[in-house]
Amino acid sequence: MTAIDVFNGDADGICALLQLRQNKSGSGQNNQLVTGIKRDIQLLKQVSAQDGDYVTVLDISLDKNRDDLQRILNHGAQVFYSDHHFYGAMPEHPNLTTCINTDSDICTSLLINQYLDNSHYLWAVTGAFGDNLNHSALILATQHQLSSIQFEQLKQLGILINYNGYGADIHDLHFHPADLFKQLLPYNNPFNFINDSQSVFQKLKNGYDEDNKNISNLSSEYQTDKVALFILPDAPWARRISGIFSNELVNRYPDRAHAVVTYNKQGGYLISVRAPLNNKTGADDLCRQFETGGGRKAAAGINHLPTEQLDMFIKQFSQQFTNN
Ligand SMILES: [Mn+2]
Repeated sequence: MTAIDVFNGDADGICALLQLRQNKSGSGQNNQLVTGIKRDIQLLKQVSAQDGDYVTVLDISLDKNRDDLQRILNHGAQVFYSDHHFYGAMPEHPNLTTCINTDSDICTSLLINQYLDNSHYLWAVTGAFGDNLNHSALILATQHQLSSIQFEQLKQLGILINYNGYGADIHDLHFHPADLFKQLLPYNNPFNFINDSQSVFQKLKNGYDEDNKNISNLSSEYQTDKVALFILPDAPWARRISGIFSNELVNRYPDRAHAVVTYNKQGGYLISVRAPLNNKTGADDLCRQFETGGGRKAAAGINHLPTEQLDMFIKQFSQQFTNN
């Protein structure tokens, strides 16, 4: 039997898997890992599973992996699938167990926290911060009486792990998400990772601080009181910081929708869209109108927008959130 862990390379995917693999200490630590940059969500394509294999899938849209999920199930593997992205029609199969909820205040780390009955809630708080679900993270942190200092530390860690997932390809990243997961796995308590001078925490933080300095002078390309669009330069630092930059904009201007545009390898644009924090809806509807678009109600994206379609995108973006 082979056990395969398939997870999104962002904080939510990593923190969901950490909870599962720390739950039974020693078991599952040698599972095959399948992950990638945050935007690499068609991960089940890479999985070949046989009868008796066990596949865990975390934080990637079932809808975007439907055919490969069906193939894996048909080969006789057992699949546990937990996620909060759009899933469309739910496949029915005796080997499939799901833990899916697309509520905009839920992320995969929080679903796994419920599934494991709060046994590793510190990682769930971290993952929720990583997905910019600050309110949900705060509720969980309050339930467990975390101090405001602990709360800020987990927030910073969530942001840093999430930051590590952004880039056009794996070479833009400071750490391969599978390596970052392995670095984190020995720490049952995230505070020990943060405070361990031998851990990679400081390297992540330095990278983040360096990239963050570069965006302080950036101004918007298009802006109304309902929407704002920013175009970042064609550089690795810009591709890494783009997602965190979007989250910061959303938090700072909660009534406005945001689009952050970066350049992709195909010579087009990669667009990240965030619905207003105070009305977390419509980002997925907007992005799905474009061929390579998808995501959640609150946060969605387009992997490849040909440059000549940018004006059209701005028009639809503005329409979507002006009458929202
Ligand atoms: Mn997520």
